[in-house]
Amino acid sequence: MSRNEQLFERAQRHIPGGVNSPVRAFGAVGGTPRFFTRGEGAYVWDADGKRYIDYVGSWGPLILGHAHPAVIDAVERAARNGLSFGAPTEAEIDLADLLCELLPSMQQLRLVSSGTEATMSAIRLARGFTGRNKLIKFEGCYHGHADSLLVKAGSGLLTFGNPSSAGVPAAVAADTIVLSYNDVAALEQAFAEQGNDIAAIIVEPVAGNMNLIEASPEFIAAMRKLTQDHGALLIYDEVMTGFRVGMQCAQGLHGITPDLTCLGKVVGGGMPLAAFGGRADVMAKLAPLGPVYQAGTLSGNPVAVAAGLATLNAIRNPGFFDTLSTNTRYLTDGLRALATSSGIPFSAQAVGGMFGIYFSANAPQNYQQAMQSDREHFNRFFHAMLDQGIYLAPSAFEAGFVSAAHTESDLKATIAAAQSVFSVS
Ligand code: KE4
Repeated sequence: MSRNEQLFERAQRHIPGGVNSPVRAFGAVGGTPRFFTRGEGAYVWDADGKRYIDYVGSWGPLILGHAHPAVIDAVERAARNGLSFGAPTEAEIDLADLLCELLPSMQQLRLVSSGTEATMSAIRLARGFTGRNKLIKFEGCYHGHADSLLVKAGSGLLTFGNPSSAGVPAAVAADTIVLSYNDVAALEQAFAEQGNDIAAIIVEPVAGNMNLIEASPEFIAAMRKLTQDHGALLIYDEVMTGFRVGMQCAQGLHGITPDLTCLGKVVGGGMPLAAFGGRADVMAKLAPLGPVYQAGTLSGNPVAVAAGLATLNAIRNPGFFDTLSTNTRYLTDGLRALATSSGIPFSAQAVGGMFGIYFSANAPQNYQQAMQSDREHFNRFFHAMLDQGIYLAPSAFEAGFVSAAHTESDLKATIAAAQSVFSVS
């Protein structure tokens, strides 16, 4: 029995499924999850000492790669001054000022400890600000595990084929309107029928939880116009896309000013930190100023803030995203060319430092199309690449991530590994 297998067996005694987050369990791809002992740059090592080129990067946060010296130094320095105070610190102001400088749509923000907290709080705030209850989300999009969002969601729910979670009261789910991503007509109809009751749309501006699907320009424009016309708020869930697809995030790529934005992952640099923010008049509804309550013991934690500040200051360097985008596209172009020459139905897309690969001839535009991709082929590909030391997301419905630490030789090694896999597929 390998060390990974021993650890997985032991983990299952006291942790449901042996993992603290379902998508880590290899449930859809099968086999034994790898227990990592160390990460450095683009690499991680598992409990059996095997090294992998890592394209998960803790599901997006590690845009600089593992254990980046500037981030580790910042964390060490902060930690030596104490781990948490439950009181305001100057560093939180520095991070808030920086995020509001980087994202013009953010006039004010609150720091929280997870993407789920950010989206859950943004939705409550939208409901408190508008006095309305209905929420529009899109099938296959995942916004964390708050009750009203676990309706036809993506990520681990999609991975395990239970898009709507048990335990969510029907009354809560009833206020969530689920539409098809990129479906402008359905959006127009929903607002025509229920526009006065809709508090907000929450959307992944680049969907990364049913693998990678880009929003069409028409869909983006319709979301902004319909919310404006009907007095609803547009919430851009940029937990994954924030400072991953570019320095101005997806809203910068789209030229859209959302009313609220949720951030996570990269902004915490691998530590538990997320944020939500936007229009000052909306944020003014939050306690202690207004009637919408939101709180957190470790919100704005100084050690997590230090990791976030170090990460954001590192990615601000001119050319950072040009290089990252070029490298990510190099990977997807290489994989696509190999699959095509092997006659394998395959599509691959890259947006900034995130990418999606599908075993289907055409890039899907929505959940239904994503579900038609060949999951079994993906699972075989996943394990064949894992055997060759390439760690992809253990699900056909998750995006992948390239970091600044991935070198050209890492990318070439990944493509070479895929060549040997495709040639026998
Ligand atoms: P967290 O609560 O996991 O920090 O963030 C929730 C969330 C919100 N919005 C988007 C767009 C997200 O992608 C996520 C979390 N993403 C998943 C992976 N696709 C996290 C991995 C996991 O669940 O273990």
